Amino acid sequence: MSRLVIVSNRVSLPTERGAKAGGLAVALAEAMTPGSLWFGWSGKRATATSETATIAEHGGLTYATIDLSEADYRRYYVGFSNGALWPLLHYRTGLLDFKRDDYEGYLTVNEAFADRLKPLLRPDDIIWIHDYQLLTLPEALRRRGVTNRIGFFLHVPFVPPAVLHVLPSAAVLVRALAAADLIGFQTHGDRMNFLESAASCMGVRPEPDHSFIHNGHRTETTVTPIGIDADGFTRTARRAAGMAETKRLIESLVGRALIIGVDRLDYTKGLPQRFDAFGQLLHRYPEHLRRISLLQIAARSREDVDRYQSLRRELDRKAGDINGAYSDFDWTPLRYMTRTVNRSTIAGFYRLARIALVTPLRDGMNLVAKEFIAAQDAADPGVLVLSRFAGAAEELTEALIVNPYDADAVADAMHAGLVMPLEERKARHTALLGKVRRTTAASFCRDFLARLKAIEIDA
Ligand code: ADQ
Repeated sequence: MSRLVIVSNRVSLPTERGAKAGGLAVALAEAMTPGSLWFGWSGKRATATSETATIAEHGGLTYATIDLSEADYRRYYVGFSNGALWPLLHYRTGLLDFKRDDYEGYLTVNEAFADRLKPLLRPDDIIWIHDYQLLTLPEALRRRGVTNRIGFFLHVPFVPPAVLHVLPSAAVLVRALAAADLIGFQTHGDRMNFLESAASCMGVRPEPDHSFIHNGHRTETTVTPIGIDADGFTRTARRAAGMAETKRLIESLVGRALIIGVDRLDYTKGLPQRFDAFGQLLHRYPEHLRRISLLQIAARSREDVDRYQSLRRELDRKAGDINGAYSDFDWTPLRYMTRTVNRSTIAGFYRLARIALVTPLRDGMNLVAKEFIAAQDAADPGVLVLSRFAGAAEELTEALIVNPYDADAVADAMHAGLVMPLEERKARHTALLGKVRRTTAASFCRDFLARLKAIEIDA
C-alpha cells in the first residue's frame, strides 16, 4: 500500500500545548493511517529557515517540521498568505495588501517546502497538499523531478477571473497549482470559478469532466466538501450537558433564549454586520427585549495583521453601543468574548442555543454550521441562520438562508427562528442532520483520496 504524505502550512504535533483543537488534525484523522507522514511548518520562528526537517514519531504517524526565519514568516505567512491571498480569495479586493517582496517570500518558502520534503519522499507516496499557503508547491515539486500523484485541496473559496486578476502574478500561481493531478474544492461554485480562471490564465479548455490539459499534463478537479465527525460531535454535546460550564450558562440565562455565534475573529466572518443585525432585532422586535441573549465567542486570530486589530476595535465599539442602548440593570443583551473555548464546552453551548448565527461574508465551508446541527437535541432542536456566502449553504438548504449584508433580513430570520413552531424546527433539523452525517470528515478524506488514487499518472 502506498504511503500518504500530507503537506500543510502548519503541523501541530499532538504533544504541542494549546494545539488547536479542531483544525486539520481532526478533519484528516481518518486519512492519517499508521505510517503516514505529515510535513509542514512547526509554528516556530528561528534565525534561519531549517535546512532539513525535524522528524518526530507519535502514535504511528511521522511528523516532519521545519522552522521559518522571521523574514520568511513575515513575507510568506503574514504578508502574502494572510495579507494578500486571504482577502483576495474571500472577494475582499479592497483589503488586498500586495507587496512584491512578500510575493517573492511566498515563492521562496514554497520552494523551501519542496526542497525539504523531496528527500523524504518514496516513489509510491501519495502527496496531499492543503490550502492557499501552498499554491505553488505542486510545481515546485515537479521541477525537482517528483512524479508522484499530487492532490491539492483548497479549504477557502476560489474567485472568478475578474476578481483573481486583481492580484498581480495570479496567473503564475494558477499555473503552478495546475501541476497537481487533482485539485479539490469545497463547492461547485468554487470549482467553476477555478476552471474559468484556469482558462483565462493558461488558455486551457476544460472538458465535460472538469479536467483540462496544460503542457501535456492533465489536471483533474473534484468537489469534496469538508465535514465533521457528526456522531462523535453529537455524543460530545450530549455529554457536555452535565459539565459545570453548561450549568453555569443555563443558570445565567434564567430562562432566556440563547442565540450563539462562534467564530475566529476574522473580517470574513461578518461580525460587525451580525452585531448590526442583532441591534435591528432588538429595535424592530421589542417583544424579545429581556427574553434573549446573544453569546458571541470570537477567538482572536492573526493579531499581527493590522486589519484584524482594527476589526477588534470596531467590534468592541459596536458591542458597547448595543449594550449601552438596550441593557437593563439585570439584563445584558450581548455577551461578547474574544478567546477560544474548548470544543466540548462549545458543543454543550450549541446544544443549549435556540439559534446559531453563522453569517460570514464569504467562507470556504464553515464547520460551525455543521457542529451546531450535530449538537442539537433532536426532540427540541435549535435553528441555524446561515449566510448564503458560506460554502455550507450549498448543502444545508434547510437552514434559514440569509444575505449577511442585509441587517433587516438577518433580524427577520432571527425572529423567525425564535418563534418557529417545534414541528418545523424538527423537520428542518432532521433534513440538515441527515446531510451533516452524510458529508463528514471521514467521507471528505475517503472521497478525495479515492479520486486521487484512481488517477492514471503520466510518469
Ligand atoms: P476557519 O476559517 O477557521 O477554517 P471554520 O470552518 O468555521 O473556520 O472552522 C473553525 C473551527 O474552529 C470549528 O471547529 C470551530 O468550532 C472552531 N472555532 C471557531 N471559533 C472558535 C472559538 N471562538 N473558540 C473555539 N473554537 C472555535 C477554514 C475555512 C473554512 C473551512 C475550514 C475547513 O475558512 O471555510 O470550513 O477551513 O476546511
